[in-house]
Amino acid sequence: MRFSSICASFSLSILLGFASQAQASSGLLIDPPGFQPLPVLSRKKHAARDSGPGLNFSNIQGDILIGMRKNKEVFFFFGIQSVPTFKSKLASDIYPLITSTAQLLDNTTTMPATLLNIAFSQSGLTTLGVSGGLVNSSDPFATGQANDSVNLGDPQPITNNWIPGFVDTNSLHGMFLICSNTTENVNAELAHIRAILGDSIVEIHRLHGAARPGSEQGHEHFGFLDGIGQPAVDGFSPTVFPGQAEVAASAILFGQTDDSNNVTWAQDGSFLAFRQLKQLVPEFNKFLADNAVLVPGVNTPAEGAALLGARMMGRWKSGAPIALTPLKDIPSLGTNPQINNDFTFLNEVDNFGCPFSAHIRKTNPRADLTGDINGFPTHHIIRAGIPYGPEVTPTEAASNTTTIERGLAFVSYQSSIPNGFQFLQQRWANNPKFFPHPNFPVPGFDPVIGAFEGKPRNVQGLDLAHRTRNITLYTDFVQSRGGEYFFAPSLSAILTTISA
Ligand code: HEM
Ligand SMILES: *[C@@H]1O[C@H](CO)[C@@H](O)[C@H](O)[C@H]1NC(C)=O
Ligand SMILES: *[C@@H]1O[C@H](CO)[C@@H](O)[C@H](O)[C@H]1NC(C)=O
Ligand SMILES: *[C@@H]1O[C@H](CO)[C@@H](O)[C@H](O)[C@H]1NC(C)=O
Ligand SMILES: *[C@@H]1O[C@H](CO)[C@@H](O)[C@H](O)[C@H]1NC(C)=O
Ligand SMILES: *[C@@H]1O[C@H](CO)[C@@H](O)[C@H](O)[C@H]1NC(C)=O
Ligand SMILES: *[C@@H]1O[C@H](CO)[C@@H](O)[C@H](O)[C@H]1NC(C)=O
Ligand SMILES: *[C@@H]1O[C@H](CO)[C@@H](O)[C@H](O)[C@H]1NC(C)=O
Ligand SMILES: CC(=O)N[C@H]1CO[C@H](CO)[C@@H](O)[C@@H]1O
Repeated sequence: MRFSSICASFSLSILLGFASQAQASSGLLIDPPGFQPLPVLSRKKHAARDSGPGLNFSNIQGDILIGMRKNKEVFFFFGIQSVPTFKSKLASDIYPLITSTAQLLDNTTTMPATLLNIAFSQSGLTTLGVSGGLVNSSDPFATGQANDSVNLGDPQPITNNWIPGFVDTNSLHGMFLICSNTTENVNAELAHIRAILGDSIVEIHRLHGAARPGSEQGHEHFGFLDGIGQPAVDGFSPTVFPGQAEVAASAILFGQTDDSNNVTWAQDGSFLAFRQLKQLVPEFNKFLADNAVLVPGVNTPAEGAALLGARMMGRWKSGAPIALTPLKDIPSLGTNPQINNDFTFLNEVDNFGCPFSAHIRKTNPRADLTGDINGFPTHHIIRAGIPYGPEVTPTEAASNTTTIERGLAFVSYQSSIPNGFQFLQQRWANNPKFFPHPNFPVPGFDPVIGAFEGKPRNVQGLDLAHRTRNITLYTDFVQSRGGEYFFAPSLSAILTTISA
């Protein structure tokens, strides 16, 4: 009797748990705990914005502002073979399929089952005869990511590690981003688009991404919750959470009113930096185990390994910031958006809590720079990537060796590549002298993404007992397989300037 009633309430809670989880994940977007909520752009609201000042959400492609919330996504990279056919099919048949921000977040209609977005490289715009204006000829968008690979710290020559399609920057013209809740939907949409465009495009590379399964949803392959340190965008984000950076829309979108450029066709578009970043997960885990940060009386060897990982990242796997909980993970601090960005590093000058070298401190130094967290608003990006590749197999885990490629399909949106992605990678993550606090003038590389052309990297501050000691990383746990810089134009630009 007693047993069966426990059983009944147990299975009821399983049912309820399952129901609420299925609701969150059955749509196009996932909503892991800890992410800032997206706005509701009801029809009334965005209609008003369409005609007045403010952001035109019907014009802005849907992927740009929503962050790392995709369930399944395919990135399809193409070259254009026939310009006239491509332009005419783009205007007639592809344009109506492209998802705007308003369509995605309008609660008066059903969320579309599939999101389709498109972006073009400089060589794509040139091929299409869209000339001039966007950036000057020395901007990395104009020269292409292959030409920027030395600045990014990628091992040379890039032909050793890069996907061949990314090496030839002159042949890669564009990319489709297709997201849905199932791989079947994503593949069906891709087949549909390829049927429309036929021989006017040729496939150059394809990468399938997927949110990780079960409770790892929202976590990247090393195991850390990813996508919670995002800026609030003025005119879009409903709330600025404590400690969250607040940026003008012009930090992300091109050609807003506070920009000084005059390229009106490009207004409401955004530069997209794509990187296929391979992650060596078993090797990373072995490094953590071998160099566990042991605190006598406080942690076990396994917890010491987790502590080293947290010090490299600046957050525990749960998302909890080590600035708030330096020695023990407190998962509730990771999953609560009121708390998980509520820190500045203002008094963190001793490498005790968060080391200066930690990934989140390198890529968003908060109060380190000026004492003002909005001091460098243009160096903020919106990250919109997704993990790719399968889970680590038991054989890989047992042998401490990656045999199947997995990693992060990194996507960031910003109004300028040199102020956004390139700045973070080159000037901060790859720069051992950043951030130069008097007590720690050379904090070393970002241990997660810092790159030194494949050479060993020194990182300071990981060893809690000896906080000026350099630890040398002989393996890059994140390895570049290349990428490209793109521009994701507005809906109206796709229909007019690009298709004309
Ligand atoms: C495989 C490669 C990468 C991994 C595993 C990774 C992982 C993470 C994780 C776990 C976080 C903390 C969670 C969060 O704040 O959302 C984070 C934050 C962040 N990452 Fe990465 N990341 C990678 C590549 C990059 C790259 C290439 C950049 C830019 C150059 C970048 C920029 C950032 C930024 C700006 C933040 C937010 C920092 C903050 O606002 O506190 N990440 N990353
Ligand atoms: C995918 O989403 C659609 C709604 O767009 C829903 O009908 C379907 O059940 C979902 N499929 C899965 C496997 O979650
Ligand atoms: C907003 O964008 C839509 C879609 O491109 C366009 O039809 C409309 O004219 C735009 N509104 C304004 C005020 O620019
Ligand atoms: C849409 O969202 C708004 C604002 O949250 C809310 O007031 C409205 O009731 C919602 N409408 C529907 C149909 O869910
Ligand atoms: C071109 O753009 C880059 C990056 O935005 C900038 O640093 C540089 O000063 C510009 N060069 C010229 C000649 O305007
Ligand atoms: C943009 O146009 C205005 C008005 O024609 C002009 O004063 C300004 O110099 C232009 N800015 C640029 C960057 O070309
Ligand atoms: C994998 O690494 C762990 C931690 O260093 C070690 O204990 C184990 O023996 C390694 N396994 C193999 C097969 O090398
Ligand atoms: C630590 O590494 C940095 C960067 O490689 C180097 O400049 C510095 O001299 C090293 N510090 C020590 C104490 O070895
Ligand atoms: C704009 C530019 O500099 N493009 C060059 C990038 O690198 C390729 C290959 O080395 C050259 O062919 C391009 O001219």
